[in-house]
Amino acid sequence: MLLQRVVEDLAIEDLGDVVLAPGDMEENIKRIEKVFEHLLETYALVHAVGGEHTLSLPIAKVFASRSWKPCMVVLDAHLDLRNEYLGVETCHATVLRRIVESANLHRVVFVGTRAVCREEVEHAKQLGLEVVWARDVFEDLDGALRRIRKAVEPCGSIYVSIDLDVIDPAYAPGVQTPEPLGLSPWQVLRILDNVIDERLWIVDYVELCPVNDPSEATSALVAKLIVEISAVWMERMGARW
Ligand SMILES: [Mn+2]
Repeated sequence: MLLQRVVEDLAIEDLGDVVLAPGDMEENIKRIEKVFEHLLETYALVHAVGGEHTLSLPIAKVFASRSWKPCMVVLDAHLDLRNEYLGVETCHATVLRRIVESANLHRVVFVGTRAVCREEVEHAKQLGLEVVWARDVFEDLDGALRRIRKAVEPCGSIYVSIDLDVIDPAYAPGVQTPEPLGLSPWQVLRILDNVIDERLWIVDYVELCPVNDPSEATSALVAKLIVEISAVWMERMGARW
């Protein structure tokens, strides 16, 4: 739709699910890491769809260890920078904290932020992480896009993590922690259009929780985003498909 391209020409392969050990976070992190070591050796662009945002931790580790100037662009209503949440050190509320501690990232940019605690804001400031608030996007989209483009300018490779709660619950109710006053799907596409080029390697779509959305609108939106992002990426790669 964005580029008026024929989607049938896209070579997208569905690789199925990673087999997880129910309830065993540590084991699952190991498994996902192993799978991504293989995927990043094999594929030029990888989309990962999941539930818990912790999915991004093993992916970021592998990504950072294999990239030159690796950067993450995180679209999320939250910063996920708490040190612990309800006594748990590794979960959806702490995942970016664990990532910046364990993966050697060149830059981290948050977009669409609108629900935080003081500890997270202070940590982001301390580490020099760029935060483009949801309000910045609403009040001056072009200014926000300029900031995002500038932030990723020195990056060698880019990993985009889309926590679906960045989108307003009116469009994407199928998430674990719905957060009102969110971005529209079009705003998300405009943001991605300014981030996607040949440096993009991974996109994840997390916190998708279909049981919270009997309409399946959230899943349909994710499928659409995968197609649009792939098409823009191929165009920017300059490839003929
Ligand atoms: Mn998150």
